[in-house]
Amino acid sequence: MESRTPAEVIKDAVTAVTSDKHPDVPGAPGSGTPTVEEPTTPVEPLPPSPEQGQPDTRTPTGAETGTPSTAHGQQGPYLTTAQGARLRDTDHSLKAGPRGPILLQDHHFREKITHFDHERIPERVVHARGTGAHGVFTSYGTAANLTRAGFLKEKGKETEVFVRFSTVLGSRGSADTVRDTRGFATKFYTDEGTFDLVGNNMPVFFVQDAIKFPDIIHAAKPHPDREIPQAQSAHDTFWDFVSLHTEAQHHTIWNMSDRGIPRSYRMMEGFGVHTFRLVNDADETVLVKFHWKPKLGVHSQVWEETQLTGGVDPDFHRRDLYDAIEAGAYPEWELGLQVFPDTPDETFAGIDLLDPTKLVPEELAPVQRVGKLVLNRTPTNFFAEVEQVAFHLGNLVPGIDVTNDPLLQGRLFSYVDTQLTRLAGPNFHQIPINRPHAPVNDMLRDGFHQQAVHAGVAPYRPNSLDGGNPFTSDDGFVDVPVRVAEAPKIRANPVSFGDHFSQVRLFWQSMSPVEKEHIVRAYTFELGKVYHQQIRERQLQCLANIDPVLCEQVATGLGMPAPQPAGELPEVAPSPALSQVGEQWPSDGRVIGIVVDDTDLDGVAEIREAIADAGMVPLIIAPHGGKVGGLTVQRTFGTARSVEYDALLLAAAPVPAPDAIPARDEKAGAPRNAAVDPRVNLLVDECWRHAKAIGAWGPGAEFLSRVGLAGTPGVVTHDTATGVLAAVQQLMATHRVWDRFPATIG
Ligand code: HDD
Repeated sequence: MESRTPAEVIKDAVTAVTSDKHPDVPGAPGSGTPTVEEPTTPVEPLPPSPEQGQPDTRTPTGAETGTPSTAHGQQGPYLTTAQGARLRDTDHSLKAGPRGPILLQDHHFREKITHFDHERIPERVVHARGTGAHGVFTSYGTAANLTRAGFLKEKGKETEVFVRFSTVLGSRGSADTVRDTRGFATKFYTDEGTFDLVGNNMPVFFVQDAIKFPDIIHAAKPHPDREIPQAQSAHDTFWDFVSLHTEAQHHTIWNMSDRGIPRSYRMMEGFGVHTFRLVNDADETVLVKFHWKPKLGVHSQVWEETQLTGGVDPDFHRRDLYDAIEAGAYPEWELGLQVFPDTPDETFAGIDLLDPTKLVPEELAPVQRVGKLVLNRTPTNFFAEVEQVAFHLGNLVPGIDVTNDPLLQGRLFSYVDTQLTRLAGPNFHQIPINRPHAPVNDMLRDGFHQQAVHAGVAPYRPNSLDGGNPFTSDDGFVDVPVRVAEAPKIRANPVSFGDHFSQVRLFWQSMSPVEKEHIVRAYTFELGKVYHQQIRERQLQCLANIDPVLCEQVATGLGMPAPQPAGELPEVAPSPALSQVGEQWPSDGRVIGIVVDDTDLDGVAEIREAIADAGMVPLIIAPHGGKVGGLTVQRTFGTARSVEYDALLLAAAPVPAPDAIPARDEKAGAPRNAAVDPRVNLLVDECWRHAKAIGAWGPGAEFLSRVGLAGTPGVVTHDTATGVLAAVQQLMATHRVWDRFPATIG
């Protein structure tokens, strides 16, 4: 056998790898078929744009965390091992000959696969499905007399923030638009330390004591035997729990209301839920509840839409948030405070401020605006930022303190505890997204995944060896010395926590007729999915204790008798602020579909520009992809569904398409009107059912007549495209055309 030197063997192997001929595969290297060439010469990538830069690279000790990353992820143009050794090949494992087994010594293979095998971390036990964005909070300075927290006190002060929105029940891959509470968690990177406001889009919670949290979550999560249903409350265990544990009824009615199915994260209120205590420079205290007020108002999908969206676009809310930010339509909220005197009984207008199942109507304690949040940057890397962000209610800054709300007290334990498992050790505060933007000198040392190289020899106090460092400071965090009552140790609630129904009734009475109808339908749907009759009966009894009309309507839908209330129902003063209906809102970032066809249509280019100029998003919907009339098509009759649009404009009257496969679609259903394209008919139909504004001009108006919608509420026609847009925009200001469906409940 011819003997070759090791150098010759390496040369042959390298040639074999780099030529890699596959003559039979068209487009493969060596096949002769033209292909898009992979670049072979390393080129230093462009420097990263500012938004692609790593998040803050400071370690707690100020040590460098490495050279800046490139636009392509890490450093330099060459592929390396995790230790920085350059590699010749990452497509073939090291084998005993081309047909042989893989060798254990293939350190590159093992490193690559081992790392891959461990890419996933445990998802959050609740709020697993979420999305996040960076932004800036600007203080109005109006809270200066209430708190010493600099980020709220100083007028015009800007603080970087990261917000994570989430659903509660579903797992990480579940759909965005399910009926559920939404998380609204904000990390303020203040220069006095990080403050986390970990709230929801509903101001009340299912349970009053944190010790009940596992119970409500176990009841609401999928059944343990078959692990269904995913991300739903419409099942027996949820209704079993909430009908037995009646303090959950208030949060439950919020979930059954339109608040449970938001149109967009940009259109949700946020609530800190608990009462917090603020302390000012003069050591005076007040009790407060935090509110986020969205600039675009509070809006929801309709139920059928949420179900369609779950299939058509399960990432609907994530996409909506990122599209809006990338289009420059930055979502905005104002931070508001309801302020209450810090009295020893911790109540306001008879409402126990420590009971997280109670809200304080805004009519009794107006929300005072103290600053503005603008989300202006999407994450660079979803895992690094959205997945690894770790919130904690104990992340407090001087000037903000907690109260004895038993739910809040328990949460102070739970969040750090969960991160220890989820982020594998005690150093998760060193992960870039969790690093404070204030200097850190914490004397915490070692532990799994320690990133810092701490200098000094004396991480203890007092010391003389590190010059006595670090020192405590007089302007540090204040634990307000609230008097703790002389009381026996006891497992019990205050008596006021026993009222489980009066505020549920208040919420119901505050709804507009259409919102009440939606609530009736939601209860009827969810209880209709419950198998055990005794659970339905028990929940109907709860509804009777809320309101007889609500109870009767749901009972009728279920085909069951409506029970009588357990006692006299309380007189409650409705809180109009709880209703979503009735106000006018800006239409920034709203999406308008424009239906066109291949004919030469008047006004389309003009209206498209007018929509974009008004800060909204125009989407051209055409019979096919590519271009029509010089305009790029964004959606086709095959891909368009109502869920994506806030309003629909018709410039054309599309007729049934020829019998070509792409133009036929099962979703068009049975032919109803031979003179119109059934796919467009379906789209218009859906928009009508979903109470969306519809407008048309020219042949579009003719289409609406053919399908019998001309002249119905919220359907407008005009001679000109701009005239139609003006009328549609006016309709959109109230979000939906509710008078299309006259309400039957008063
Ligand atoms: Fe919680 C996550 C909001 C009660 C225990 N919670 C979590 C998140 C939000 C909330 C928004 C997601 C944070 C993120 O995006 O990473 N939770 C609330 C609100 C509550 C509430 C508004 C009541 C007012 N939570 C609550 C209780 C407990 C927990 C009573 C436990 C006793 N929550 C957790 C947790 C989670 C969490 C298990 C899961 C993942 C995480 O913390 O980081 O610790």
